[in-house]
Amino acid sequence: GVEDDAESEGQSFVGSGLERVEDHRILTGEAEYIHDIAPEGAVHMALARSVHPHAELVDVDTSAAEDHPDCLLTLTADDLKDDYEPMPCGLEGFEEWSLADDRVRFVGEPVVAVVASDRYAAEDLVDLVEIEYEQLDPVTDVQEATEGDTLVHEHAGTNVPDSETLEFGAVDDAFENADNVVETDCEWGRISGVPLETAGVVAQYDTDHDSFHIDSNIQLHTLVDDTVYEPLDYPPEKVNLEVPPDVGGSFGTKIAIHRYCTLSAIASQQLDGTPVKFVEDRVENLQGGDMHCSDREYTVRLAFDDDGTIQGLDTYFADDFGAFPHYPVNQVLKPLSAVTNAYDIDAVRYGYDLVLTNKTAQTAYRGFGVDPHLYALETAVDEAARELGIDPTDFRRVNLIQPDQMPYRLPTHNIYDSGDYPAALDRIEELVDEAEVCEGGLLDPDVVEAKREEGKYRGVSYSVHIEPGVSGSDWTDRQRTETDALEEREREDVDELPEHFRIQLEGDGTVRAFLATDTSGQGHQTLVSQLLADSLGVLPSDIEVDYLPSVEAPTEYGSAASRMAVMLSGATEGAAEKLRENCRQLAAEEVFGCGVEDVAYRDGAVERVDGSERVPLAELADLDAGRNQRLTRVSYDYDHPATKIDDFDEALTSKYPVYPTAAFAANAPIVEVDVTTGEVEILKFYTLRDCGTMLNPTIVEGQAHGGIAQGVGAALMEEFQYDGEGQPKAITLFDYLLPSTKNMPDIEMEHTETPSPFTETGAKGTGEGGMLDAPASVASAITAALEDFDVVADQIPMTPHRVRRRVRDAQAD
Ligand code: MCN
Repeated sequence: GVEDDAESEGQSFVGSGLERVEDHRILTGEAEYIHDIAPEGAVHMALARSVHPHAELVDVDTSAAEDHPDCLLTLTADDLKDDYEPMPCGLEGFEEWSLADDRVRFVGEPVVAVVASDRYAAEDLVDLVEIEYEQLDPVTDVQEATEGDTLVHEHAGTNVPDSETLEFGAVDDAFENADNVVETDCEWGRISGVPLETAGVVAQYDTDHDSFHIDSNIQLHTLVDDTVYEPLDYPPEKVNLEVPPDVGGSFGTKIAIHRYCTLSAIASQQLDGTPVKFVEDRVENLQGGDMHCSDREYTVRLAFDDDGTIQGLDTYFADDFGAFPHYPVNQVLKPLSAVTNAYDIDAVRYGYDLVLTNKTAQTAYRGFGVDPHLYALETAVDEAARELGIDPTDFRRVNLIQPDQMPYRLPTHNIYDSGDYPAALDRIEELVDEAEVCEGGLLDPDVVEAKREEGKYRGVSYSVHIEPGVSGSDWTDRQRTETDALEEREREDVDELPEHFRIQLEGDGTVRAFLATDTSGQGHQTLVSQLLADSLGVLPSDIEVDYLPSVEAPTEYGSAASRMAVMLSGATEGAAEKLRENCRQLAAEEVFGCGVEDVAYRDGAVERVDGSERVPLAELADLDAGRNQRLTRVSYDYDHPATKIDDFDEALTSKYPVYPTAAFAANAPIVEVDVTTGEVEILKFYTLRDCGTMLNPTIVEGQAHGGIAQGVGAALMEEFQYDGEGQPKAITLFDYLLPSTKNMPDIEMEHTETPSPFTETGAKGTGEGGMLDAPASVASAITAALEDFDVVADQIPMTPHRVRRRVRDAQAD
């Protein structure tokens, strides 16, 4: 319209592959991470951690440490119990103090905190702490937990505090009437995100105001601040959490680092306000950082007809959660949002047992439990195709949801918004056919045959995977309330935490943006800069991005579940529109002395409609500063899109997760398995990805590369193994094998853009992609490669040892 032409003019940054504005400072060492926060006089905390997986604490003697001149403070659970509270827990009744109380339940559990003027001295003091243990039998796996007598938490009376079996549709009928049923067992090894930067905190108690300021790279600081102020036993306004401008990755793992925040804050309070710093070392991060994720044993049954149509899906898994059912535990339910993957299946049974053992507790990790589900489902799909003797790609194709079924409602209520899955599968097959099945290609039949002679078996698997994006806060509520109570809710009661965003115009023309979320490396500064540049008609370099501390921001959901492309863009656009409106009013009233309908916002200025006069933003800001400040603190709260979609009525009032966007990927990894050594090499990873409208194609591609790297790690090498005594075997990066450039396949990526009908920009969330789909795809390609041996990639990571064992067993049969 005449009034508001900002978006029709000038260059468009959204949709362009604008380089990330964050990268210059990261690459030149100017980024500011938690370790760069070093207030004067800061002292350092170190933790004495349990060396046993399960033991009574007979005596904790800190006297030798306290007698040492370097010691400033020691803390034990007894010190906490007088004035503080236990940490919140994902399930009622599993009280956990920040330091172990009476009993230790995993190797690495903090028992004593010591503080000294530097970390070296603090570490030495840890050695002076004497802990007397009476060892108990450890519970080291799901079988022992469910069949043995030892309890991880005696008062609970069980090692399985949460189990459910949910049914959607006529499952029994489907299984009775289908021509065939296959049953597949498979295992997903205990993995997690391993961010380059470990978790850390600098906490300071303010003696004058009886409050705390805590800098930490904690993820979702405005949402999970309760996990810090509750154990401190202070109200939210007294505990300010702030995240440094740069975080070296989180992938969900830094959501549950409240133990460190709480302990550092308590130490600072005990030391009359001296700032206390703690940053995990790598061993602490890997064994005791409360950051492991899914560790599952699956049984999947598929009912299908002779023509390949799947009639029913029945899945069960046991998830080894470690010592505490930590916040957040809902990863056992998230797979319901993509329970049938890209297949049209009406009848689903979904059962799980959440099992406690003496291992490090789980937290969230990219994919949040959907990744193992897709792997288990696709493994069963391969088995079913094999049972029928048909090509697995044809079997998959028969069952794909068709484009005319969009938006598609799953039996579990979640909705897939848009997409043409059969076209994606066709295209990825075409790409491989053209490039690789020809002469000289990786799948040239002559080459494949020659390689076989050398014991190297090549295989490829074509499949489509869904990535549910943008969860709502009802999902979060569920973590804190009785699940069943949610069934009673009406739509109006659903409190979808909006995304909050604030901007202000400064006198020099700078646009300052304040995000209420934190960021861990996804490029949100770039996203906001692109959006504001377009909608305000300025340059990305005119925009500064800051993050609001928890006491200034409303309770927010923040960056998780691939929300930001949708939520942050909605909030940014809303605030920009308000700012433009305010600019027009100001210019009309104070500069031109005309009606607001006679001015237009255009290209970073307000002008008279006839173009005769214009006033640029900087001048308006200057003018405004001395008056009523209409251009500062312009804020906007963007509602979750699900609240606007009628189709979601049922979904929103159901007790299962709602994700209004469904990005998807069609993958075709080509693998080569050396049956002599068991080594798997991914020769090439073809992938076609669709996350709706791409706001920044460069970032989208980077997200996919990172996700695929993590997926390759999960499929082939990463695992937190424990020995039979409950001792962790992967406590350094020599033992926990992250993929390096050597292990990364050559990735051939293509994009399509099917806009989401439910979001403002058409964008869908995509930050978990790759990790969600690569493990299943790679495993399926291994199964394809080993077809002659009848070997199935039924356990991941598919390490050389595991491949070798399966091939040898097959050869022996
Ligand atoms: N994007 C885009 N167009 C789209 C979708 C996304 O340009 N259609 C861009 C966004 O602008 C944003 C990035 O891609 O810069 C990711 O957006 P989105 O998919 O909305 O995900 P979030 O920003 O909410 O980030 C969370 C997501 C999750 S759930 C995990 S886990 C994860 C991930 O992001 N953790 C990460 N990627 C990560 N990347 C880094 N470097 N570090 C992490 O900890």
